[in-house]
This record gives sequence, C-alpha cells and structure tokens, in this order.
Amino acid sequence: MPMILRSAVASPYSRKVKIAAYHLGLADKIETRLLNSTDPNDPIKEQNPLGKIPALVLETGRTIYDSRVIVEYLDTLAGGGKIIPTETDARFEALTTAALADGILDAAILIVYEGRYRPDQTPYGPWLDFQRGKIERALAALVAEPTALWPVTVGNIGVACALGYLDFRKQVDWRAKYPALIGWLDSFRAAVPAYDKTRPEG
Ligand SMILES: N[C@@H](CCC(=O)N[C@@H](CS)C(=O)NCC(=O)O)C(=O)O
Repeated sequence: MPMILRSAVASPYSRKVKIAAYHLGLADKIETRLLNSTDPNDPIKEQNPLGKIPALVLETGRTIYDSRVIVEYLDTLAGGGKIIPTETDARFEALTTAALADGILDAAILIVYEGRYRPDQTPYGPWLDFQRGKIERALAALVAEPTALWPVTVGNIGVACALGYLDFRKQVDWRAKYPALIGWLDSFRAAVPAYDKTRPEG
C-alpha cells in the first residue's frame, strides 16, 4: 500500500515534499490525493487537526505533518543524511535556510489569504506591507549570502519553492528586484528536474 500525500497542485509546502520524494527516489511509493477544500467531508481535518496540507498518511495509517516533518521522514526512509546533512555546520545551515524559505512562504500565503478570506473587504495595506517586508528582507539575505546549490538539501529545495510560489502568485516581483536570484533558480532547475515536474501550472 503506498503512502498517501494529501496536497494541492498550487501548495508550495506540498511542492517541497514532492521534490524531496522525487529526489530521494521515493516518488513511486507515494500516491497524491488532492485536497477538496470545498468538501466539508474531506478527511483532512481527521488526518491533520490543523486542516492543513501537506499531510502524509503512512502505510500504518498514522499521519504525519507538517512539510518539515514529512521531508525529514522521507530523508530518514532514504537512509538519512541525504537532504538533511548530518555534519553539524552543514545541517544547521541547511535547516536555517529551510526556515527562512518557509518564512517567505508563510508571509506569502498570508498575503494570498488576506484577499481570499476577506473577499468583501479591501485588503489591509499595512498588513500586506508588513508581510512583504519579511519576504523582501529574506530575498535580500539570499542575495547577500547565496544558498549553496549542491548538495540538494532542504535549504535549496525550500528556497526554490519559495521563489516558485512568488512567481505563481506574484506577491513580490522578485525577478525585477533581486535579479541575482534568477540565475540561482535556473541552476537549481537544471540540477533538480523535479522542480519543473512539480510546477503548479502543470
Ligand atoms: N507549516 C505548514 C504550513 C502548511 C500550510 O499552511 N498549508 C496551506 C496550503 S499551502 C494550508 O493548508 N492552508 C489551509 C489552512 O491554513 O487552513 C507546513 O510546512 O506544512
């Protein structure tokens, strides 16, 4: 029985998991089951009380979340130390970069939700600016100290997914403001074919 990944096509956190699974050679052990957010009976709330994706239903029936934990689980299944380095400096550098990338996603998704969950109101500008400030500072930090492209880790996977999500939802025009990251992402795409395979546009 395969593991089941509850996810959505456009979910950037799910994309991290999918790239990790491809990269670790585990993609064929995972079946994707898309969230139906309009169906109140979708089992996601039983699988993850937070109601969030991604969530990975294991062969035992137990479900693990969130994306960070799932990626660590997949790394462990693959033998460990593959995309989460074991050497202390490399490990905490990769994990910190992954946290920065997740922080970009967290801010970016709040910007999307500001419009989506308050459709009858004008989005609150200062809140959007507050979130954009986080994204801009994080992108500036990634330009000042470029993330290593090799080996493939949770750090560079996270950064690539964060840039991809900004491309998709356009919260910040990062290509115009931080052009140094364009070459970085192109190099990542060339090295990690799973990135293009998991594009939200299909
Ligand atoms: N920290 C979580 C964040 C997951 C997350 O926010 N997922 C979004 C979709 S991309 C979601 O499920 N949103 C619905 C909600 O917040 O209820 C992770 O890394 O998996």
